[in-house]
Amino acid sequence: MRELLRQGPVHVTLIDPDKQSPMEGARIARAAQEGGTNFILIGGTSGVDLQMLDATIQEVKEATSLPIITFPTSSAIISHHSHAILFMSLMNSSNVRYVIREASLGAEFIRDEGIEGLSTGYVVVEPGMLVGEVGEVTLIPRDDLRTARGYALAAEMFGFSLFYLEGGSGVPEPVPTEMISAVKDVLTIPLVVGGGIDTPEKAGDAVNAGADIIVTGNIVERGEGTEEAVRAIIEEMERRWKIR
Ligand code: 1GP
Repeated sequence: MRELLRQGPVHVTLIDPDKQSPMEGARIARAAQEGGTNFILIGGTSGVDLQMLDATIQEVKEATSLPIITFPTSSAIISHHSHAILFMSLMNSSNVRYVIREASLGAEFIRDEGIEGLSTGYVVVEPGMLVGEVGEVTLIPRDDLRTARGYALAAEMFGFSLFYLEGGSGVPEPVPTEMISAVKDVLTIPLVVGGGIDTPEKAGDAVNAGADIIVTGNIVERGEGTEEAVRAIIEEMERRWKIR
């Protein structure tokens, strides 16, 4: 990933195992690869069990040559089939379970299975959607740049390797570009932005503001046209990266 980030922005396709069959997930992943996506992220906020996760990872592995990262929901659902895992702290949760406890419960398994853990400081911004609710998040207000910057800096100082600004899946408007810029200003680690990025313009604006890695989920769940949708987003990300 570090190598890719030297060359340009990175696009990640999120597949929620709860939303389609493993076969369909694999079809989506293949189309996203054709469209140019760099990584497949597999996980969902609720309703995912280990069997479902394992099956989707295995099908996606068969169908693509992309690295597969899992987006964990709990320490009980960690698949040894994935290449890496977002080993994360939901920094602005009010429940210590999501801040650090789940990570502590999963740490030994991840180490013993030799899964690469990408340590990630993850924060959810208003309105937060389902992840805000399930994660018992004290949401960052959309205009509170200072709080967002504080979390970013804390993530950096804790030694996390990624900082992730999440607007919530399906949110009508992604994290504001002003917040992306403010956060980028204090970071040296890569900045991940996701939630509601469903057009090339929104992806381009996020990259222009400072996002290094864009995660899109909903656009690939629409059935047809995945390859074209992903390609259009990546082209715009690259164009805006060059002029930022
Ligand atoms: C990943 O929650 C996002 O950060 C995915 O959001 O489904 O709205 O693309 P979308």
